[in-house]
Amino acid sequence: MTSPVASPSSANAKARYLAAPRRSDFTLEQDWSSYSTAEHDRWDRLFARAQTVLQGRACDEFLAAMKTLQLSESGIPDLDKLSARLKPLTGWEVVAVAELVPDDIFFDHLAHRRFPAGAFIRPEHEMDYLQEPDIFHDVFGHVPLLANPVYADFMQAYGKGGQRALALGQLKNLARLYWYTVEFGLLRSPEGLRIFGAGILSSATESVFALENDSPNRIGFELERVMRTNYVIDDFQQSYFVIDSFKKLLEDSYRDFGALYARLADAPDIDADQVTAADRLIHRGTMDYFTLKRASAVH
Ligand code: HBI
Ligand code: FE
Repeated sequence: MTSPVASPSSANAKARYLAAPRRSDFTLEQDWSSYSTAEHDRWDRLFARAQTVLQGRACDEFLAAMKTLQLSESGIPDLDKLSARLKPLTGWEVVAVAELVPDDIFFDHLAHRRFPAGAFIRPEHEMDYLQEPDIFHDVFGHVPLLANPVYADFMQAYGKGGQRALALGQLKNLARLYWYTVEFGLLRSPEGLRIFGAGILSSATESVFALENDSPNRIGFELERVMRTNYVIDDFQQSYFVIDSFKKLLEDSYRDFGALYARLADAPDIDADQVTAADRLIHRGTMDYFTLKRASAVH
């Protein structure tokens, strides 16, 4: 009797992709039929919680794209079907990877309008927070805005900029631009501040914190300032930057980065919790959340 194929438990969700054959560009088969019912159910619970929190908090472009791309509570998306809906809109497609890929591979995918999405879904005990991008962070957080033509252009420009930054050894500064926009960016709207960063969109708790908590700074986006600002990766952000529009973000990014990198080489970093005299300050944070956390962490 052949042993029944154990439905892949979520605990080894990532393991099965790490063990799967991969191509030279680090992509692999999503193997959509291999997801267990429990994993599809986990996507649905993550999706439902995020959708509830994001009404009135996510930017309109994101909410509209969710409908256009038919992303819903119907289990983990099949990336080939999702790409078939996305590609006609902006030329972007979503490809499956096992985990973070080397920077040069990542930038090459973006430069060719391919978004690499982690194929695994977080295990039950990491529902609220996980360090690295799983399929919920990547597909729910990053993919919808790729349906917006201006944002789609920005993401490809970032990929090309990343390839150049690697060649110039300037990745640190450029990664901050990605971090404070693509991952944790806020957008000014007639109704108030709205979220577009994937790291916030895919976190129900940070979606509220980023817009409504008094602790963090909220500062008008300025390219050079952002590229000097360091960040932490394991907690809420101490500062959020606010763009006026995707069009303005794209225009701001059409700069001579060579001259910019030269200026940045002499400019000291700015700590994540700092406000500078030149900042267009929207909200000066109290930093209470971070002070309390440090106080409780110190035993
Ligand atoms: N790989 N799959 C994946 N997803 C990312 O977001 C990613 C990556 N590799 C490198 C990377 N991000 C960042 O280091 C660059 O943005 C600098
Ligand atoms: Fe991300």
